[in-house]
Amino acid sequence: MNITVTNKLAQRLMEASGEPVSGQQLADEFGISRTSVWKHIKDLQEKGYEITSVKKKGYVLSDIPDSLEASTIQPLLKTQLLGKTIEYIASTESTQIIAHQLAQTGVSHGTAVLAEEQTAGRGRMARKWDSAYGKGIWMSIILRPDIPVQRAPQFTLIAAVAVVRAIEEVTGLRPDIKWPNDILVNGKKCTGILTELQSDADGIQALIIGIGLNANQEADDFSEEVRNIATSLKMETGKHVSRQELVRSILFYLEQYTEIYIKEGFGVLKLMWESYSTTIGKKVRARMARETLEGIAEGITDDGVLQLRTADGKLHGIYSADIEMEK
Ligand code: BT5
Repeated sequence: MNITVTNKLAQRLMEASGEPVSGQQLADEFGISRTSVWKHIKDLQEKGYEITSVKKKGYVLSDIPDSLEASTIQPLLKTQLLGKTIEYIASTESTQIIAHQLAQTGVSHGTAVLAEEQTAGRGRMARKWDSAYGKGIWMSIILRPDIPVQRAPQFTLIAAVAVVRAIEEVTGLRPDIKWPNDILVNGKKCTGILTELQSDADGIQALIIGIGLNANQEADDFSEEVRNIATSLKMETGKHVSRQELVRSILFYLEQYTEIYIKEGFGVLKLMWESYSTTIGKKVRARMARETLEGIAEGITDDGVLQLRTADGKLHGIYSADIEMEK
């Protein structure tokens, strides 16, 4: 989606950091009339932007709405590519579906799809993902790394580290990662990651990284099925958290780590992942489609495969499973 003049205006006022910008200056910069500037300002005010008009000085932006629209995310975004195009939809079945469609139309690396609500948010194996309106981050990022298909699962791990770093930075909490895709705070799930891909004979065409992060829910906002296992950052910190800051921070770290990965490979990122993991070194039960194995989770391979040693001494490579850990 192209950023409209209204969004660009919001961006300009955000970048002014509370300093007034005159109507004439805005009119000149955007090549529009002052009346037109005023109309765009009114539009923004209706959307929840707090803009006051200071006599003889200009417009001052003092607050922005708690929304995930491009205009609220992009002005302070510190990335080169990720999130430079944001497709925002207030309500959608699943941002994964939109991202898959967009990826097929050839959109660029780093395009992000964001929604306030998903009516059919999904986890792995078609499980449901609770996505209450305005309370979380429901985001799918399209990446186009030049890597072989079997390396795709590494991106689930890389994305997990990026999300953990962002949560640490914005809230000060210290989350853990449960292999492969759960981020826990105090033992409860606050984020899930779903990596899907489009590939052909030439390899990966697009990775679609779905991130579902519970930001500002109260217990009542979760469905009964997940209420006991889920948590939100607000429930853990007691404070409303900025979804906009979190999105910017996730995109920033994901971009940094993708660069490290392309230049140096998975090694350093694997170490980072291990440092946040609660799974490694623990006795775990791995439930898979056909069997359940119990043993010690010894580590992950360079391809992100979990190494599980069972009591008979055999080492098993687990590609995908649900993990239960002993407390
Ligand atoms: C995941 O699957 O954890 C991946 C979730 C990915 C969601 C994002 S949101 C943006 C994008 N668009 C989508 O449609 N999806 C992605 P899995 O490991 O299969 O875990 C699913 C399980 O987590 C469910 O069966 C529930 O038990 C639990 N669950 C559902 N909603 C939850 C929530 N909001 N918070 C915590 N746990 C939840």
